[in-house]
Amino acid sequence: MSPVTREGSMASSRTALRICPLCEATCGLTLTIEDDRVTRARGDRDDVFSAGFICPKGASFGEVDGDPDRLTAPLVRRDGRLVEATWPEAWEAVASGLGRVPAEHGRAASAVYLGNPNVHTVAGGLYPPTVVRALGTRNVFSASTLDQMPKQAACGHLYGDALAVPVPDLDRTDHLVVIGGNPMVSNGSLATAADFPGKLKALRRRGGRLTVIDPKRTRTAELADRHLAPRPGTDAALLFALVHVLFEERLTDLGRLAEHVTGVEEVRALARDFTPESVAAHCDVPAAQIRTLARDLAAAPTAAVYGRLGSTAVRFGTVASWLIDVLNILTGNLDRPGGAMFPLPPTARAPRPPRPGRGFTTGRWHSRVSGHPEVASELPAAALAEEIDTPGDGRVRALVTIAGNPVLSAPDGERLDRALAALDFMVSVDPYLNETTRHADVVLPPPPPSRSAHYDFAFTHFSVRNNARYSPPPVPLEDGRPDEPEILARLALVIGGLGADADPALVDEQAITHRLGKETADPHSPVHGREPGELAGQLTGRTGYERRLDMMLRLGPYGDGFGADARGLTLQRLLERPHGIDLGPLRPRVPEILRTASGTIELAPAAVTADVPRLLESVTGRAGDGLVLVGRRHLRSNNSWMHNVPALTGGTNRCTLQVHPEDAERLGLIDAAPARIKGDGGEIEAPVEVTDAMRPGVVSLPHGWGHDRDGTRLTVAARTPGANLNQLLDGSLLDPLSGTAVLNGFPVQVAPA
Ligand SMILES: Nc1nc2c(c(=O)[nH]1)N[C@H]1C(S)=C(S)[C@@H](COP(=O)(O)OP(=O)(O)OC[C@H]3O[C@@H](n4cnc5c(=O)[nH]c(N)nc54)[C@H](O)[C@@H]3O)O[C@H]1N2
Ligand SMILES: Nc1nc2c(c(=O)[nH]1)N[C@H]1C(S)=C(S)[C@@H](COP(=O)(O)OP(=O)(O)OC[C@H]3O[C@@H](n4cnc5c(=O)[nH]c(N)nc54)[C@H](O)[C@@H]3O)O[C@H]1N2
Ligand code: SF4
Ligand SMILES: [Mo]
Repeated sequence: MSPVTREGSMASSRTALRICPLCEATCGLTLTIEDDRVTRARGDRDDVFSAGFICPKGASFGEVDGDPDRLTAPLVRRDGRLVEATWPEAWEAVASGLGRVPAEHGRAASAVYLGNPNVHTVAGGLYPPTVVRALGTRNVFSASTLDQMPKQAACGHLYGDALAVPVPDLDRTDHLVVIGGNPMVSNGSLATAADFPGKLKALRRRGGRLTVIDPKRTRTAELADRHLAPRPGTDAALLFALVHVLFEERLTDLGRLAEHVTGVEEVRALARDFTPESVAAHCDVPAAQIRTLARDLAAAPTAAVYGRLGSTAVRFGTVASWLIDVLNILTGNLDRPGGAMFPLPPTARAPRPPRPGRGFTTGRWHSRVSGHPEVASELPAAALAEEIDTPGDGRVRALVTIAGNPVLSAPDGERLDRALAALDFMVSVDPYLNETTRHADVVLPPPPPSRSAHYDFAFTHFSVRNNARYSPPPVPLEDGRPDEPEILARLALVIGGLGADADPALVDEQAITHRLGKETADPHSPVHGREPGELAGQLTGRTGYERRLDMMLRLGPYGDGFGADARGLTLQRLLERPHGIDLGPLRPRVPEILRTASGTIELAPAAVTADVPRLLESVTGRAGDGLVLVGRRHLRSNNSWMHNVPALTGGTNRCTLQVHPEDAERLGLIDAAPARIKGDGGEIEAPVEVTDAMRPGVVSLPHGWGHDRDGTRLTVAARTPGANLNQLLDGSLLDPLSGTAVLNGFPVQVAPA
């Protein structure tokens, strides 16, 4: 490059900070921006949380952001075809479509599906409840029932709050046990830590221990000093055996928590049946290894047991998630530094004096067709298709999807594909025309992340260090283009019948009035007794969502309480610190965090222990000897929507079936040759990848592939479509306590194609 061109491009080039929205690690990025285009992304070394860490996805932020297949204008269906339209035209189409369905079929006939990126956007953090309320439906589905709902249900029952999820205190623990998670690749999940790989290495360097429980020798397992490879789906039994050993060998010590925990004796009684010797064959883990792990956990100065997708999206997901916390509690590791702790996010309500709550109940309503209980106000994503395609009263006729691609991410995509095609009306808020949104009557595209503000409303709940960071939009919006907060606010207003011209600011002002009204009436609030209008007048922020963020921060645990603490957090303070504000290591929160009816940690919740007989039956019953399938993730991918960026495709990021050499030999499978995979829901083909990283009897396939449908605009992804693993499932296999689909450890048959 000649000096002249370099100078030329330098002239219009600038940098801006932006938190990365591409996974849960929430790294701070420094973006180079030339002519409103992001041309480079580096780790922000001054970021208080990520200190410069970046992964290949984050480094490709510019390519993800500038993907030419991203929609720049709304699409509206005319004469059966999706065509570009103006925003006013799109809103008219939404108003007439969504107005028509309740009028004809009632409010129960509408449904909403919320996908994963809602936890990665400001809009998704603030507006979906308003959209759901406007729809007035109980048909709420989300990616949670394909993911972490078992953990939320378990925590709901234990602590009385489904959002009270402890995270491993990564920086201080002496022994980390990872069950069914691969943070070396996923960069961590339900444990927000930038540079998870670095933190694992630091743990080893300070003499700490890493145990990994995973049927595959993953990259995380390779780093561990102990790897147990159980048969998939058997973790709950394995965990119960660990609990058994703690009781049998008198290794329990609840420490400070003892006075806050009830139900210990019930757990002791339940654990009696699960001796290491009785589960060893079922789990295929020697009893001696189980005993050693239990002793090590009890002996470690501090330890944290942490489970992720291989412990949740499984047959006994809620029971396994519960037992993970039971282990942390019985070893005295819950809520203490180095153990599993509860983060305190800056936008949470400022802590109040401890008091019993209402507790957590499920099944307040049920799904229409299969009668699945509601869990945390949601119905199973796996049941969405049947709610649409099964005739009868209350059948879903209209659907709103926000940031989701359930045709690829949920079981039996073919059925959902057909169901979506038969809806009366569907609107999708999504930047892509993909396998799901191609069925919409209106697609409303949000701007790319470079033109969106960022605050992690969700992930500050799971951060291993408390922090507050805010990125204003690095690049201004194009004229006439709404940001996603405006799209969702307007959507709520249009659904609510206020028409396409109603002012979206109404939604934010209503939220502010409501919250300030509640706070000023609460004797324990820092603003008790003050005038809501006076407080609203003090809010700063250029937009409705900024005013809401300002309000939440000021009412939060670190906030200025609208003047009560002059040095407290406000949006203004946060804006003055573009690399973020570190709020320190995690601190104990029991009993303040508890919301159970008893005001204690209810260690043996009846709703969870009710599933123990089924678990016992699975242990004593004959183990199936067929192959089972598990999922995996790739460093340069993210679920279904990052296969369209050339920088992130190719190489090892392919949809291959990983098979152990013994299985390959037995089944006549040849490396790189196609295999036919059959499950209860259908058949697919994928090339074989023989690897001894798999345990025999288990095969692995990534999800989010199958980009071979017509009518999408995913030019790059369509060239190497891969196969949709979820076609192997028929949607009937669920963890009954959480309604979460069993995506790991389900039976398949494999043969050469
Ligand atoms: N077999 C199997 N299935 C799985 C899994 C598995 O391990 N195995 N994993 C499950 C898990 S953990 C999850 S979280 C789900 C994910 O399930 P989904 O959330 O349904 O699927 P994603 O592939 O994440 O789709 C995200 C959608 O959001 C859109 N999008 C991207 N950015 C934005 C944005 O800023 N705004 C808006 N409005 N939209 C945006 C994308 O274009 C895409 O359409 O998949 C689940 N499915
Ligand atoms: N690079 C990248 N990062 C991501 C994503 C991505 O697609 N790509 N997706 C994001 C999302 S939405 C999520 S939810 C997280 C998920 O984050 P993780 O859960 O850390 O990621 P997975 O690779 O799904 O890890 C699940 C592990 O469970 C193992 N497993 C399967 N069945 C069982 C079982 O029965 N028992 C045990 N013990 N283990 C089992 C699998 O072999 C696998 O290694 O990652 C997030 N981060
Ligand atoms: S680890 Fe996650 S948040 Fe960090 S740069 Fe990579 S994709 Fe972005
Ligand atoms: Mo997820």
